[in-house]
Amino acid sequence: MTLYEDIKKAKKNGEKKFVVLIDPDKVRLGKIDRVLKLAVDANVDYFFIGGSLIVNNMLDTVLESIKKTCNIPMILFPGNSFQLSYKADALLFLSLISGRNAELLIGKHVVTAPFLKMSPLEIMSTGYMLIDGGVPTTVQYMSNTTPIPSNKDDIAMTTAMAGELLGLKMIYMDAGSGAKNPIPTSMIECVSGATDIPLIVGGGIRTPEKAAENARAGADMIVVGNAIEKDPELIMDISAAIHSVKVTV
Ligand code: 1GP
Repeated sequence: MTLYEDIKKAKKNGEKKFVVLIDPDKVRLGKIDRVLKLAVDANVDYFFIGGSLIVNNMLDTVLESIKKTCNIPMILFPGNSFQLSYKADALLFLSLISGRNAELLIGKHVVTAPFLKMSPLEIMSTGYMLIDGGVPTTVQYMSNTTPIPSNKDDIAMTTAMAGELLGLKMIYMDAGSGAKNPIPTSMIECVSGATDIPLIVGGGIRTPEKAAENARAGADMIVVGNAIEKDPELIMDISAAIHSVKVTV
């Protein structure tokens, strides 16, 4: 079964997935061992590997050290076209559909397509939607786009609907790493109610309660990065909270 089939199956059964985001730039090799051990013990479903700006050349090293330790699938979440590696299992092929920057809607994709077509990576086309999280984030600055205001549920909903109709396989709503305010529950409910493809939600999630609330509101995959970098022990409680949610579909 491909990873995408697994994600779709979970969605169909009302089960939720927990994703830990690892930014190769912020990884301290001493600390990652602890994160990996906790991730295995807590049944973390996937790792997203990426960051909006990678300064150090640590991507392959991080992928290798994860692979040596566990079987949790590694999905690249690339901040730019340089963040590609055959050592991962899959790649979120992101189109920044909340923005109007043609390079990030289709331009970079044209440049990387021949490489990806030949690669063994599972390619998951994903509509990426930035939602205002109360502070300017690196990804907003780097992408030169305006995020969707957090009180505009209708814009988020219609953007996600358009992404689905264009044939994208998943929607990723992101308040950006380290967002002050995570995405409001009402927006998650609105988007998930209007689309049938798996919905990923992340940015500024710091507590098991908010993670579970997002899952109940319709997020199929919940992504946490910053909070875990600060306190890896949170993995256990957040994972238990997300996996305890099962919705009737
Ligand atoms: C960012 O959604 C991810 O792209 C995770 O955000 O680091 O704030 O958890 P945090």
